[in-house]
Amino acid sequence: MAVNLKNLPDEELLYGVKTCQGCGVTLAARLALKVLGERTCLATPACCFAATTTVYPQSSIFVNNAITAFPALASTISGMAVAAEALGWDEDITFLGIAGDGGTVDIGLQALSGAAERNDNIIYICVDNEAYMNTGNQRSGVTSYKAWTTTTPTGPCSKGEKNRFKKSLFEIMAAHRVPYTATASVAYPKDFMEKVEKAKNIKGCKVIHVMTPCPTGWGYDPAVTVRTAKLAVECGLWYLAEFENNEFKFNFVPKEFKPVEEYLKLQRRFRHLDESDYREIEANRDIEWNRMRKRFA
Ligand SMILES: Cc1ncc(C[n+]2csc(CCOP(=O)(O)OP(=O)(O)O)c2C)c(N)n1
Ligand code: SF4
Repeated sequence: MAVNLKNLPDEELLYGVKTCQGCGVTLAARLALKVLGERTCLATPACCFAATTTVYPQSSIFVNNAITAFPALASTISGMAVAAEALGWDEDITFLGIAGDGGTVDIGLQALSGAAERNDNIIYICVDNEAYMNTGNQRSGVTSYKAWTTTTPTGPCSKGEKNRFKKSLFEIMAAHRVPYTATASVAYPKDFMEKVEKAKNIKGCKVIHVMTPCPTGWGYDPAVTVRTAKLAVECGLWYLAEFENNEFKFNFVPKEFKPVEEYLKLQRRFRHLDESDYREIEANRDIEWNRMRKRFA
């Protein structure tokens, strides 16, 4: 499924946003809407994306868009898709949900599990900035180990955070036997857009978990969002993979991982870490990759 980047429409379906400069979430949403086009019905729960694009009476989104209660995104788009089918609407309409990581892996997981189990015909994109950013950076189930957040301040609390691994939305969705789920990154736009296009052409519940760095919450120069996202993959702290036809596959595996401090030192949320923290994070990374290699290869 190749996306021809030269053939993407010039027209933007997302512009005039009020996000911070360099926001990875907006970049992911913009790329997804470019691929899906105007025959898309979008819904968004409370999150940075909703707050910065859709505050009545203004909207930066040029497709239909509904704002939902925080835990209710998946059930809302499921309802839209089922209603459209009952009304006999054209089959080429895509029912798309875009939500933050807090709204997906924590508070919205129950509704998403239901949609996945029913295999409703939706695309759900989780834009992962590794915290509840819209309310000022609280830890979520996918916040990186040892990252500073307002609920895991620096010192023993942040360093002592018990769960060392990001909750794997990808594998949770695969366990539901959805027809398609993937991880992605805004640093690999072609890979991400191909995954969105693939999801568009598959019937059933499709879930994409995309890493979307946040300069404000992570504390780095907004000019280096893409570089930051790329370093996460190159250091082995994020990965690109797909689950399709009941099979896992990696889309990209670095020949050798870069030292994690190349990624961590760019960001203020990790500035309390020292050499021993870097080595511990690397050891956790290796445990996780060994586990995934056995499962995905
Ligand atoms: C039931 C409920 N609890 C809390 C809130 C307040 N709230 C609004 S947005 C938000 C954070 C959203 O975080 P996330 O889903 O990670 O998206 P992000 O803002 O990081 O993009 C919270 C806690 C709410 N709107 N509804
Ligand atoms: S706080 Fe982060 S995720 Fe929210 S709009 Fe700003 S850059 Fe984007």
